[in-house]
Amino acid sequence: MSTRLTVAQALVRFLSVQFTERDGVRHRTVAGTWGIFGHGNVAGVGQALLEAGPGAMPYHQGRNEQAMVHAAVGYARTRHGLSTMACTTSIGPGATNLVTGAALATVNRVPVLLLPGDVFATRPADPVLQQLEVPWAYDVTVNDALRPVSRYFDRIWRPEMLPASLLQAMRALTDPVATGAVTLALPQDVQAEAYDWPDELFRERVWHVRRPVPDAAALAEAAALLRGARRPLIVAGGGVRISEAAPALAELATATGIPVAETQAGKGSLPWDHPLALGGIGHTGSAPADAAARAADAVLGVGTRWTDFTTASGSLFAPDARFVSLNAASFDGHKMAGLALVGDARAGLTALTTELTGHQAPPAAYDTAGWRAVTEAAFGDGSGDGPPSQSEVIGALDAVLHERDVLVNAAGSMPGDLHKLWRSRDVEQYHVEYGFSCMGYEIPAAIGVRLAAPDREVFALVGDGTYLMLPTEVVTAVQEGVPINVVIVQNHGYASIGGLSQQVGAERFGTAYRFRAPDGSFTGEPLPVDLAANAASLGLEVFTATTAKELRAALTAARESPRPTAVHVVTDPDRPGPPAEAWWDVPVAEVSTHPATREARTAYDGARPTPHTRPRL
Ligand SMILES: Cc1ncc(C[n+]2csc(CCOP(=O)(O)OP(=O)(O)O)c2C)c(N)n1
Ligand SMILES: [Mg+2]
Repeated sequence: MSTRLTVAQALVRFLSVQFTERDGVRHRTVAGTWGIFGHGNVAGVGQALLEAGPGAMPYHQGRNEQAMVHAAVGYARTRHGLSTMACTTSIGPGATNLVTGAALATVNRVPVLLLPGDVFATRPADPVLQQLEVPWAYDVTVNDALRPVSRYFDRIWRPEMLPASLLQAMRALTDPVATGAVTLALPQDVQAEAYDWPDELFRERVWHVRRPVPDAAALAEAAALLRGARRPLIVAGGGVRISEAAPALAELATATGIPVAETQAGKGSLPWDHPLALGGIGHTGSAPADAAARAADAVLGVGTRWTDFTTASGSLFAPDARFVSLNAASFDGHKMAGLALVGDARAGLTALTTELTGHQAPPAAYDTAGWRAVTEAAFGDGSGDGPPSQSEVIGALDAVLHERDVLVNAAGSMPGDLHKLWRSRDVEQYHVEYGFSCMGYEIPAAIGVRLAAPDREVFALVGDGTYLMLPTEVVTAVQEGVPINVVIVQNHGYASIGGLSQQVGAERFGTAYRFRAPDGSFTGEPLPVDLAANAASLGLEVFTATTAKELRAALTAARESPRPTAVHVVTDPDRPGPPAEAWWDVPVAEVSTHPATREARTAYDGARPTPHTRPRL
């Protein structure tokens, strides 16, 4: 038996009956489709979505294709990668706008399905509007730019190609190791072409997500290493959340007394006040976590990619510290010249807890009380009557947010301050995207989080630079009545990069939002942009705060409002958060005519830790 449908209709019908299952719970693999239409998809996927109806495939209108991918990532991360969304675009610019979102998804190993339109397969009249022409390779289109940032890519030149490619796309979407952006480029004419599809294509499929247990010999070796350690440390990464392994992590830590430090993606794996929680690790880490890292002789990483922020650019851990990496991806498991435990985080942690039965790590005291005092001082008591510092903004959020509320952030100076200071109470609360640290992720991702978890209040924390880069999905939140709260932190420019610029002797060049001064530099008065008015003009209910006290009231009002809101606050740039506890390598110009650069280079040469190689296990 067969059914005659267009390629786009067959695609949508197929997607509407795909399910992911883990631990016996089923999820719609692709729960909805974001889309912006143009000639490259309006008659194909657009018509197919109309034909399918919202019951089979819910549709969400985007404003910017990059933001649609961020929304899908926010959704998928909240659903632990077990359910995601698709994004349909036209050809040309609509398709290339996907590239940044695709890279973000792939870097963070979060599944998203991208369906860019593509040039005519039948070539009745090249070039079609918006077609790139490459004289030396006639089959290259702009969608080839998506290849390096996709974990699976195919172009469906003929209807017959679709079924096998769909199965591969589902494989990539539902495999925690292989996942990321999954791209099916769909030539415009092929989308609308009819074909007789075998009914088998449209039967319900369930994609089982396995929990592979690491190899027994490797587990025994890891347990022996941890048993022999004087100062063991666990580093929890994003894999803990994806695998829903937080309870298993708490069990291992509690059973053995091994303390836990957290990467950006892993923050919140333990509640902040758990007796063994040391907080964030690395360049933006807490003092106790970084002290534990420096002292550690054996480190168990769980679901971490060991990025430069985590390792303080390779300088944090002792040269002879030995590493075990429990990771679903063998690639990450084999980093740090360590022992790889390749497998699911939850299964691996549970197996390690069994292997380590009866073992107690030697007691070690790290100054978590001291760090609590640092945090409380930075948070302030909310009584200040001047502009709050950024730490006080975080303190106000700490005071106002409820346990299950979610904080979304990605770039600027806030991820660092949050990693240091935020007190995560629920494992989903800290939603900071720092794999790609992409300005503009916050607002659309907050919509995705809220769609995935309608019972949670969501706060997107954005700097003024970030807001100006991608505020567009605010309109989507208003249109669909998704009551996210956007907290706009105004400091008149790229404060984070301004600080870094000063540190590397680049004199804050090009980092402030100010008028040009007579000497041509941007050091004049701050620009008179009114982001609160801008947010109101897009349809948000806006609360403004000029003091720490007003900020708490504004955040509370925003939280209670049933509408999407913005809270606008201007911060005091002269009271930065606690300084970095560890190094981050940003090389300074080796030669310069500028005295500031030369001084910065001397400081850099003096401070740069000696690189070391790690011993192999
Ligand atoms: C898309 C993108 N472009 C550039 C950067 C580099 N970058 C990191 S932080 C930052 C400035 C962010 O400004 P703002 O949102 O105002 O936050 P602030 O630094 O003031 O806290 C820039 C340009 C980035 N992370 N993402
Ligand atoms: Mg700013």
